[in-house]
Amino acid sequence: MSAGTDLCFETLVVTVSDGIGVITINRPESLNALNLKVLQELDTCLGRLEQLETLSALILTGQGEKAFAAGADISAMVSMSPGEAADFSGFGQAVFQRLSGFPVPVIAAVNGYALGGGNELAMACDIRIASQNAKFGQPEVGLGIIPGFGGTQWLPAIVGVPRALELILTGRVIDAAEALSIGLVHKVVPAGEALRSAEELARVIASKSGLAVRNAKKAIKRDGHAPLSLAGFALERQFFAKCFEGPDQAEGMRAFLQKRAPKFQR
Ligand code: CO8
Repeated sequence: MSAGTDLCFETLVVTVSDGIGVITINRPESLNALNLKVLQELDTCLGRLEQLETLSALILTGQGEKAFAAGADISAMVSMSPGEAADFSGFGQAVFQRLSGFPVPVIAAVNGYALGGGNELAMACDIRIASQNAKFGQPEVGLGIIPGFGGTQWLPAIVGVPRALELILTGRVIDAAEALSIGLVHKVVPAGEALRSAEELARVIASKSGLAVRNAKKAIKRDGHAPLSLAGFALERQFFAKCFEGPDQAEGMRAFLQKRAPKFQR
């Protein structure tokens, strides 16, 4: 299959060549922020690629040199009710779990900012390759919310509870070298080289037995999001929605959109 009409999307560019799929999030004007349309299209796209028996590996990246994805779309979240926030969070979690359980290895080529939902998206992939200019973080507490696409579950599983706590509770953004040192990414490559390096790795995987690779991933992920539990995701969703009950979420997100510092309640 090549990138035919069934792989045409508004917010994604999708190619499949020699058994390697590449999904590029294509909203560079908002640093590839994840709105509902992106998540819906990603879900549909994964559903179609799952059917492709000749697929050996999948790569996920962002359009442009600046961002992989700078998070969930803040302008789409600013006026959400707690119920809408819970639904959006639940849908994002489900799409990222689908990615985690995708039948072939998924490599994130992190070419710039991977913040909030962008970092969660990268963490749902199996392997992360970062360009030197990439930046990682869960800055949600500065917006009056908590991570809502699984970050409270993925991050401790990948870097350990103490480091995850420090990063999530401060919202600190780290560079690629630090991300490598704490095991958040597998490899750092020169700026502009993340996709090429991911393709090289995908070709190594594609040269192995496809059946063996698929079965190895199934054994590790148990067809899903192991070792994470669905109860943890549900808890995150619940606390994420709670943040939309108080004034800090609206203030934090308005402040970002108005390019000023937030004034949170004390
Ligand atoms: N959402 C919407 N728009 C965004 C986002 C975003 N996350 N990030 C950047 N943009 C837009 C900016 O508003 C700006 O638009 P405009 O040109 O119209 O003003 C454009 O992209 C370029 O951004 P900047 O001018 O800010 O570029 P800078 O180089 O000055 O800064 C940063 C780059 C540091 C990446 C900065 O844009 C930034 O801090 N972005 C927000 C990062 C962030 O806080 N991400 C977390 C979002 S919350 C989240 O992801 C929660 C996940 C769970 C959600 C659950 C759903 C309910």
